[in-house]
Amino acid sequence: MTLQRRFSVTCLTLFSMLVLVANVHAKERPNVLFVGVDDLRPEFFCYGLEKMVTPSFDRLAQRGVKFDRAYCNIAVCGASRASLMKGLRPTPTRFTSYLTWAEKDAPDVPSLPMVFRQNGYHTASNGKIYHHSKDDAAAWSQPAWHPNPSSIWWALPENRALKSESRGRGPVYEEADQPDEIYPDHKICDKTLADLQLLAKQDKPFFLACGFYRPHLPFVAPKKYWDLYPTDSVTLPDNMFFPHGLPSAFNYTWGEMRSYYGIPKKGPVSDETAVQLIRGYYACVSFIDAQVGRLLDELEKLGVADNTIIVLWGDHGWQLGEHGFWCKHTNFEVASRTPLLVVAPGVEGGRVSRRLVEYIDIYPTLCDLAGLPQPAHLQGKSLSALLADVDAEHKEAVITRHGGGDAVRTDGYRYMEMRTKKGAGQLRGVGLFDLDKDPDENQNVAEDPTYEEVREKLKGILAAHRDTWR
Ligand SMILES: [Ca+2]
Repeated sequence: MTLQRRFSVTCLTLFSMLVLVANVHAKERPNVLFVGVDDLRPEFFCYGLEKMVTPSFDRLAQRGVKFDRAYCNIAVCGASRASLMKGLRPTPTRFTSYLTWAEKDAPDVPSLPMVFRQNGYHTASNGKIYHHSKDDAAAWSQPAWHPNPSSIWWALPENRALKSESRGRGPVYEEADQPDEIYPDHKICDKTLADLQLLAKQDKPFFLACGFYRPHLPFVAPKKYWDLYPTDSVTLPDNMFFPHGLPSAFNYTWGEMRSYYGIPKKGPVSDETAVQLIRGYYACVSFIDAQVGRLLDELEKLGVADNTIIVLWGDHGWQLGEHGFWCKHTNFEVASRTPLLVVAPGVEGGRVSRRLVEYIDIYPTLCDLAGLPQPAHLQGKSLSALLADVDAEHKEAVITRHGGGDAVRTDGYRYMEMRTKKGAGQLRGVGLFDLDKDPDENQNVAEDPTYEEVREKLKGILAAHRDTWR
C-alpha cells in the first residue's frame, strides 16, 4: 500500500469513526414529541375534574410534570401558536389574530423546530401546528402534512348538506355513531404513528409535532365519546353572567360560535343547547385523549419512550358558558389558562407545579432539555428548574393579551386593562379580581379602595410590559 493510499484509508477510518461517534452522540440526544390540541382547556381528570374520562392525558401527568397554572400569551389560535413557536410575546402589531403568519410577523428569528433542525434533528409536522399549513415551511425536514381538505368534518349527510347550503359554518356539534377512523384527527394520529415508526429507526433524533383539530368547533366526535357524558351528568357553570362591576368595555359577543348553524346571532343560547355544547366539548376532549393514547402506546412499542421528551399543550383556554361567554378571545382565567404536561428523560413523574408559567417558556425549556443553545431573541424563561424542583422560583406574573386588552396574573390577582388602538391607545376600562376570594372572577374590585395598593402594583407591571413594545 502506497503512503498516499495508507493516508487515505487512515483518513477514511478516522472520518468513519467520527461519523459513528457523532451518530451515537446524536442518537443519545432525546427525541421530542410535541403535541398541540386546538382550543383545549385543562378539562382533564388529572386537573381535578372527576367527571372527565382522560386516561391518556392522566398517563402523561403520571409520567411527567403537570403545570397547574400555565397560561397562553394570547387567546386566539394563530397568534398563540406563532408566539409559542417563535418564543416571543404578542404585541399590538405582532401575533394579533387567528390569521397570523409566524414567518411574516417575526421573520428574523428562528422558530422552535428550526433550531432543532439546525442542530441535527429530523423535524416533522402533522395536522394543525401553525394556522397556515405553509407557515415556517423551512423549519421542517419533510413537508408539513395535513389531512385531505375534503376529509370528513361532519359524518352525517344531513349535517354536511347544511354546510354546503352555506348556512354559516355548518352545525355547531354532531353526535354520530361512526368509527374513529373516519375523522381527521384519527388520520393525523395515523400519519404520526407512521412517522414514529420510520423516525425511531433513524440515526438522527427527531422533533415530531402532532396537532389535533378538536376540541375546536364544531364539536364533532363519535357517539361513544358523547355517551361518556350523559345529559343529566352535565351541570352548567354557576356564573353565566357578566362580572359584577366590570366596565362594558370587557364585554365579548363570541361571534365565532354564532357563525355556526343553530346558534343565535344575539343573546344567550338556551340551557338545553348549553348542555349539549358542553357535552360535545367533553366528547371531543375524550376523543383526542384516545388519539394521544395511541401515540404513547407506539412510543413504548418502539422502545423510544424513555428517550423521548413529550410536551402536551392546548393553544389557549375556552369559555364554556362562564361569564355568559363561549369561545376564547378574552383575558379571563378560563380563556387564558391552558394545559401543560411535560415528560422528559430524567424528570421524575407524577408531580405538580403550582408556579405561574407561560407558553413562551416552552421554547427555552425544550432547548434546555435537548442540550441545545437558547437563541438570544427568546422572551420566555426555561422551566428546567421547575422540572427538577416543582416549587423552584419562576416568575411573579404572567401576561396575556388579546385585541385591546392586556392582563397580568399573579399568585392572587388578575388585573386587566382594555384600551383603544389594539391596546396601545386610551384606557377604556380596568378590572381587578381577588382570586383567593373570587377564583371564578365574578366581582371586579378595581374601584374598591381596599385594593388600591395591589391595583397600582399590577398596573405598574403592565406599564413596564407595555414599554417593551417600543
Ligand atoms: Ca385554538
